[in-house]
Amino acid sequence: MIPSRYKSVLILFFSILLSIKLAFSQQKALQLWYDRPATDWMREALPIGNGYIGAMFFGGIGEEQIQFSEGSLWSGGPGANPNYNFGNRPNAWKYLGEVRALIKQGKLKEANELVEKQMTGMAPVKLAGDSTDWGDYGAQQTMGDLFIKVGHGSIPVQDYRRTLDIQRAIGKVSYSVAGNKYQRSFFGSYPQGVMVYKFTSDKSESYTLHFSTPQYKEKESFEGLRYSCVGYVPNNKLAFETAYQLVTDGRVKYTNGTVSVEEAKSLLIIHTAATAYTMQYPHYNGNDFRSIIKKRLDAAKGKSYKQLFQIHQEDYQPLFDRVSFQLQGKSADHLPTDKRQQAFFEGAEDVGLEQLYFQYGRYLMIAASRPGTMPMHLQGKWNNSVNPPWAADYHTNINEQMLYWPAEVTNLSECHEPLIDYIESLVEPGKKSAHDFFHTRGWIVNTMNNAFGYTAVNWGLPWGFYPAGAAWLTQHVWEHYAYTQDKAYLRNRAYPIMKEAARFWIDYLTPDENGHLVSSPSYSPEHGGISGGASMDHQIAWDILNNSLEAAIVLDDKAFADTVQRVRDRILPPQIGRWGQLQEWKEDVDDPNNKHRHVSHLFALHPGRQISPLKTPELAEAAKVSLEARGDEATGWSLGWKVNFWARLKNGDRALKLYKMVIKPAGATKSSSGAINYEGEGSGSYANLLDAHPPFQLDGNMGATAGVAEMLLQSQTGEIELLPALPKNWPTGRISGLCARGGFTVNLNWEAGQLKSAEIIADKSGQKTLTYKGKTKAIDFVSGKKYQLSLTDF
Ligand code: FUC
Repeated sequence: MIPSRYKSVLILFFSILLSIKLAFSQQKALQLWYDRPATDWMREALPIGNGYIGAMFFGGIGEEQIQFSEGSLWSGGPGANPNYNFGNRPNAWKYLGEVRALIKQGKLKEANELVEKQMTGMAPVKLAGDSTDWGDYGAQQTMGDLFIKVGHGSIPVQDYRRTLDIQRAIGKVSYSVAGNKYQRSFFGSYPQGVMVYKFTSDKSESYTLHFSTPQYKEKESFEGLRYSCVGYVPNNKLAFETAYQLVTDGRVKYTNGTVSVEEAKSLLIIHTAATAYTMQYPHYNGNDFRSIIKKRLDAAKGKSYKQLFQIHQEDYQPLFDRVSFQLQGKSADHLPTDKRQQAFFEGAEDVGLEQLYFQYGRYLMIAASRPGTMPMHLQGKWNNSVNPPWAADYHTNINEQMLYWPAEVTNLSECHEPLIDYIESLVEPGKKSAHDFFHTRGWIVNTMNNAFGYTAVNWGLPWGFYPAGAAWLTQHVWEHYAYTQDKAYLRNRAYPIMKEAARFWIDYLTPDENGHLVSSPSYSPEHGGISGGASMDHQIAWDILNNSLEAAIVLDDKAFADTVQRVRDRILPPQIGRWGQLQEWKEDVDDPNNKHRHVSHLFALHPGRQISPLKTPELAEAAKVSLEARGDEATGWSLGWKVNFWARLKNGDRALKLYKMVIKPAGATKSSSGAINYEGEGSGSYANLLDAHPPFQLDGNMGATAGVAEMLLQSQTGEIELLPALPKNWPTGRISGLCARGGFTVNLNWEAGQLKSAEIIADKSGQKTLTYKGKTKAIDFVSGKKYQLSLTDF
């Protein structure tokens, strides 16, 4: 019999043991790992970043390759063409009246031809000698690769392991040769603006470092163990510098761009890069990148690896640790991640992988989007090409928005700022485009956007005509307020952007034969012809006017509130069509066999809030009919969007099914007989868990992460809905730190499919209604106080 005095000591001992075990299993659970080097950049290399720079390391035995890109390195723009005109066509608006008349007469073909001829933007101009595909429109650019040859060369090794720990945002490679251990670590530190790579070995080793780039190298130098390369992008002469500082116990020599290190047991490389780009219309140049580089490396130079890592942890962990997610069930983190992914596709239960993929989205956002950096582009901050797919630009008819869906709800509000900065920078060029193409007030952007204010209608139809991009982007400006409740931000930054975005629609919408306001001409993204009213335009116009109304009320701007309300309420509402579908166009022409990846007419369901099962059940039902008809299979981002759609339709099982389709090995198929093929090209995720459109496109990762949050917590209807779409296959679990609009942080615990407890902290006092399985509870919150609820409260 254990004497009682020892009992409490034993309990304390075991609980410490348990929490260490839990922390270890959590840490182990939040790792990607592989038992061999990467050979394929897109499918296998592992991403690290410090917000400014996105790098991929390969873990090659004989030679390490670190490919990197700095977000502001772009070809194109004013530097690529002295007549660069932001794509604008000054007198395009003169044809608007005629186009509208043709549409009213049902002459859609003629109307479309006239738009194509007179109302699309200037195609990219390529000057002589320009080897890029995108001319003066430009493309985000790779900066190059740092190659680090290891003296032992490509030899057989033992215990090879390549890992990416997203809990601590550090990559590692380790192996041994005849009992001698070799280790490498890689991380990006935002506060210091540097990337840090460390190589250690039990016995002395030699290394050869070389920087290679497709850009123009103007000058390479090496002084005080600091390498520097100053160069420029050939197509627009955009200048940049990349430099690294060495700290080593070895002997160092430099010849012609190549650094060799002899007899070293430790080699620390502190790396950085910057460009002359500034996000300022109309020149976008003039950044003093050389002094930035010097300041960063001077500051880092005196610090030990441990200190550099400590600063990184003190920056990264408080952000990442805001949200933890645990599901009860099996986890296969004993398997290399690529094997694990296959086992998961073949039916193995692995809730650990489902947790990991959710948190991976948050890791990638912290690595790619921090205050003061460029926003994430189609590939976040990771790009190894001078001609990346779709220019690795900022597409605004789904992609750029999806990239930022997790920012607020998964408690990374700061990571939203680069997008808001970018949106703010588009207002001025966007006003010019609104004037030139439509003779309206306000500002527009269309589908494709570069780093140089290309806000014009793009140069091809139907994909290029999409002025709604501006108002949809502006939803993010509003959401940042809706979650943070930062009134100063609303007054000084958000509201001015919102008012201008709303003004475009107040001027552009015209009455149809029934007096409803419609968007004519308009195109539903990327399929179907010209229309007298694409539903997505109406839903986005409704959204920006509705958000502007709420903002005007908060800021007591009565006059503008009246205007936007009046216009909002005259917009043609969502229509239910002949087969019960939600109409994609004013005309009831939806084809039930259409499987197109864009499901634009469901914007009002997600990320909009005009349609919800709670408030508009018929429309929600029609949205379901449309979604069923569209089917599940689709491109990476479209799968990500569908996770969110089914979550908003409160169907957790279907949302989980789509989530699993995002995680599956890219292109893998299972025949009806159960035969599995891993050779195909298709959506899903690559072995490094980056999303496949295909090719690699980061939006799918973010859409999926946001989708998981949407399954567990929703707040778009004004109420806080707890576990609105909990899948049966997640019977027991917990998530903490999710955010709800209105300034709430929510921790949830559930068991056997039922809510067990909910903890809610309010940033602001006031009443709010909570909903669980249709039952509601209103609470008068006092800011800062923690509220505990359980099933019995509903
Ligand atoms: C839109 C989508 C494509 C692709 C591209 C980057 O054009 O329709 O599927 O994602 O963006």
